[in-house]
Parts: sequence; structure tokens; C-alpha cells
Amino acid sequence: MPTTNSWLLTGARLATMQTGNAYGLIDKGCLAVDNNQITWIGDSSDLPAHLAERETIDLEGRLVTPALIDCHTHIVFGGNRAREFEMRLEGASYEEVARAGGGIVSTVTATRAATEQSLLADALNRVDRLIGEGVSTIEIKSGYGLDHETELNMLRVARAIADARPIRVKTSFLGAHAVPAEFAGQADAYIDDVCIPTLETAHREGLVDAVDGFCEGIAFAPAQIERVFVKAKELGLPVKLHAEQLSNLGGTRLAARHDALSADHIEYANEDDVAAMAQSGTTAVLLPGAFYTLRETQLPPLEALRQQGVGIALATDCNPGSSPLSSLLLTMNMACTLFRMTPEEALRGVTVHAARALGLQDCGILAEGKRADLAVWDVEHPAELAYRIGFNPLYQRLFGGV
Ligand code: DI6
Ligand code: FE
Repeated sequence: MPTTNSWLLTGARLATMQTGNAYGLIDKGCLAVDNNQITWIGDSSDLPAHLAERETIDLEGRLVTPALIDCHTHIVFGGNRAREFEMRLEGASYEEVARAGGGIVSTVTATRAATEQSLLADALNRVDRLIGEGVSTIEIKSGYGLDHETELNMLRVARAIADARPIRVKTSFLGAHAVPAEFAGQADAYIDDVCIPTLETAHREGLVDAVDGFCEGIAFAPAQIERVFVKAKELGLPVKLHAEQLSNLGGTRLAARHDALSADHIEYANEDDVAAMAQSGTTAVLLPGAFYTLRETQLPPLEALRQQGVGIALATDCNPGSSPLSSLLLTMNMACTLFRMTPEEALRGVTVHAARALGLQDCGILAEGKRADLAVWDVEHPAELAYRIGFNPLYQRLFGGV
């Protein structure tokens, strides 16, 4: 790979993800990078003569895509929930496990007991799987602390990941993830006395890029989430929401009303909910790993999302309960097989639309002026990325041109 800050890729098949043709494909492409930015991209026959003289790397026909973006993860957590996996296989449902004190709350116990160092080491192990698949940017949520100190710890660990590895991290405060045991039956008090004050502190310490919540029967009602969203707005933070995963409580419309970056899961969203998302420009983040793990049968409203022009992103939802998944390539495959998304939609879902779901404008697409976050693959056609199961054809990842 390059030894200077200004170089040129040749012999590349470029899946630019620009619109116009499938995958924005340029069959015989060149791409120039200066420092951390793409400064020229196009067909090799159009390459300006002065660029042909710089240090060149010939990719011999390999495919180049934008580096992948995992826009919804809970990758920082303590312990694991393999025992719960067994319980579900013995017949218990996800909701029954949660109501019996398992589920999110059991990960909270393990996360509170863990040190920052062990949380970081465990998370890096998972982050490294993603980096190995060409991922350059991940979103990381808090939400397994559910007390002041541990929520802040989780966010500090998330920030530390970006120092420990060449990867960009966007954090989301997810204090409204579940009601902790010490507040059982007092969700309102938890929101007012712990969640909102902790959000204020975390924001003051520069730990929060966005605010998330879990709007569900086993978590919080729309009116409770709304109080958190009002505080987010006061602090100037964008919001997003786990909505309509197991039932329809109106979370998607609540999110749209607050101009949310994304509404996530949304299996139970209806056409009106999708219309609200279209209106507010909210991205749909679909999470096939959770759908698969929980053996859900209610499919997200794909056709309505397409018809209304709502951007569809995909993410791992990497978490110890409903989606113990740290492969974005497998996520793409699941989205095609389970949700009937096309391989092109799947690739757009982990590039362009994932960037939008995070409010990022400088990545997710190959174009002049964008960051040189690139994934080079040993495949001929971009459909191969979603087609294989458990196969990683990454040849090289570039992060900010490096
Ligand atoms: N929805 C999810 O898929 C994760 N959180 C959420 O609100 C699951 C979290 C867990 O089961 O630990
Ligand atoms: Fe989630």
C-alpha cells in the first residue's frame, strides 16, 4: 500500500454507490487520494495526465467499495447471554426471559460488575471482527449501565475504542433502554431521576453524539421517551429510536415528529408510520440479526419504505441478547434472504444509508471530497458481498487513506 500522501489506485472496479447505474459501478476505474480525501474518481480513460505520474497501486480488477458502516451496535457490554439462548431453545420467549429478570437487565448486572479495561478488551475483540470486514465507522450505544456511573463508563469505553483502533465511533446515549431492577415499577422516576440527569452529565463531558431509546412494552412508553427527546433537543443532540420491534406503540411517529436521524427495527411499523418517516427524512435501520435470533415473523414494511423513498440502512445490532452478531457481511446476506432486499440495497444499506443514519456527510460513498475510507475486495461483482454466507473476501481496508 502507498508510501506517500498522494497516490492513485488503478485497475479498480469501483462501486461508487452514486446513483445513476447499479451500484454506481465504474468497471475500469481510477481513484486518486490526497491525504485522507478522494480527490479524483472516474473511468481510467478520463484520468488527467498529471495524476498518472504519481505513486500508483494496480488493484488488478479488484472491487472497491466505500468502507462499511455499522450504524447500530451495543458492542460495549459485560458477560454474555448463552444461558438465555438455551432458555429460549427450551421454549421461553425473549419477552418472558426479560420479564423473569434475564434479558437486558442481566447484562446490566454484568456490565456494572466489569472494569473499564475489561469492557474495552471485550469490545475490541468484537470491533476487530468488524474492522476485518472493511468497517471504518461504527455507532456504539450505552444502555447496559442504567445508572449514572456505568452509563458514563460505557460511553468512555466507546470513545476509547476510537483511540485504540483506526475506526470512527459515533456514540448514542441509550439510558432509556430498560428499567433497572432498583426502579422496578417506577419507569417514570427512573427517566426523571437517573436517565435525564445522566444524559446531561454525559453531554457535558463530550461523550454523546446522539440520543436513543427503546420504545416497547418491556421498556418505555412513548410519553417517557418523549421527555428524553425534549432534553436531547435542549442540548442540541439528534435523536433516534428503537421502535416497533415487537409491537406498534407509535414510536416511529414519535421519532419522526422529533426529526430523528433513524427509526430502528420497525418490523411492526405500518404505512402511516413510513409516511411520517418520509416526511421527516428519517432513515430506517433494519436489523436482520435480531429478527433472525428472535425468530420473528413480522417483516419490516419493505415495500412501503421503497415506495415512499425512505432510505434503508442495515446494521448488526451487535448485542449479547437479541443479536450476538459481529459480521456486517452476514447481516447483508440475512437482509437479502430474510427481508428480500436486493444485494444492491444491502450494500447501500451499509454504506450510503448507514452514513445518513449517523448524520455523516463525508463518507459512505466514493466521490471527490469524501474521506478515503475504502474497502478493497477479492470479488468480481458487488452482489458477491451479500451472496456468500460466512465468507470474508476483504483484501484491504483503507481508513482515511491509510
Ligand atoms: N433492542 C435490541 O435489539 C437490543 N436492545 C433493544 O432495545 C437488545 C438488547 C438485549 O437484549 O440485550
Ligand atoms: Fe438495538
